[in-house]
Amino acid sequence: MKDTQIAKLIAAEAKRQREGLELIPSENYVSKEVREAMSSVLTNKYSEGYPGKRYYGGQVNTDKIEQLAIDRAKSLFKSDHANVQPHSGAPANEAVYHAWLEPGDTIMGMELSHGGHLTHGRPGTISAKLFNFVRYGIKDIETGEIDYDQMRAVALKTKPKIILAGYSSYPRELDYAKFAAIGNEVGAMLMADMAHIAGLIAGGVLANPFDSGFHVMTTTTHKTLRGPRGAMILSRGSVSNPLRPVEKTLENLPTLIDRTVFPGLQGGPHMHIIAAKAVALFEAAQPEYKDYCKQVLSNAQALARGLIQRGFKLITNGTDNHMMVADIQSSFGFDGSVAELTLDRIGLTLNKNVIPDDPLPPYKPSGIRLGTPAVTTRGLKEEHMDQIAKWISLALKRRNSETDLDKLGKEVKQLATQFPLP
Ligand code: DSN
Repeated sequence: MKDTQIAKLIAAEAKRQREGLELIPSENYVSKEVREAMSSVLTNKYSEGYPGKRYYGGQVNTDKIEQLAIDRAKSLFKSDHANVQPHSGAPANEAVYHAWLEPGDTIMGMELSHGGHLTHGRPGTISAKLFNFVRYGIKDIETGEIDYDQMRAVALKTKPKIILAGYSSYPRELDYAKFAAIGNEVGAMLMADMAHIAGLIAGGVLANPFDSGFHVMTTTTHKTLRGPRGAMILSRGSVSNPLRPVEKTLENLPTLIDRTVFPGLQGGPHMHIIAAKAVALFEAAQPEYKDYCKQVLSNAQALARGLIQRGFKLITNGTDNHMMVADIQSSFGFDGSVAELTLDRIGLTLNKNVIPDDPLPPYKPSGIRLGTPAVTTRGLKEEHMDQIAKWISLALKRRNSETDLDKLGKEVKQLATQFPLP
């Protein structure tokens, strides 16, 4: 690369990734094939529209590529329709809200500090300015069970037009059938934001919301699904010409969503990323991907066990999925941002995170969030999770000793470099 400044920084980032261990539960390492598709000549092409209905010439290959991505997504997630064009998770969620709602309409989502995502109506976001968000939350912090009675009572009172299941920091499974029963009672459209767990659904180790009657599922493609940065919207219903207006009915959701993504919200799709999504979906349909997903869960159980045994207080006392949230403030007397920086120092990357009803602010919250998708891709197993828990515990206890942190950093590097990046 002639641009030596960028070349050096990319090389430095590759070294950081190689020599450290990635515990941010929303990150992963893509295959060489996914990276090849992303850096292909497809980045040169404009393809506004959808396969067979484009506004530019030269679509002989791009139409086939996008159709393959669509067909693979539908088959993997058991949906009637897939829109593979959203550039990321936030515009995917935004597109669904705008496809179904009018400004001022109500959406019911998870309490943000209990695990809901920023795009589920954090004050200050575009969606929170346009729509009215009401909340459900966890009933019992010990088990993580959602308060379905409270959810039903609020739904009956506020009549949300969308009930949104999904989270970015909640370590348990949701009871989608209970969501569906409440949604059907109030006539809401049922939407699941599965960004964190889409890969685990595709791999068959977590439940698919469509099996419980959900209408729409959004997901990013770069977390457990192990594809390029981007997103998809999957839906039930029937498909007609996305460029013609249709009536707002559940049956028409695919068309409403397509029209909202393009031309409603985005212009040209990123065809190199769509090709990489197709490759990731192909990989996720292979038998070895199921083994990967089982190992992600098993590693998460081992990491949770290792942390609990060393005195960590995990929110909901464990995990059913790939992630966990630990209350650092109550165990160590300092906040999650201090833990994040200390662990970064020894090559363990994770993120500070709020805990339910956190008395501290999001930039210096009480907790940390960690997970196993990336380390599992590298080939680490249960015994390594116990070692990681040990390092986390030692580093936080000895955080003021540069000598001890140096020693722990060397140990992390020694293990990490035995497990090359894909
Ligand atoms: N930023 C993602 C996460 O880390 O969970 C969600 O968009």
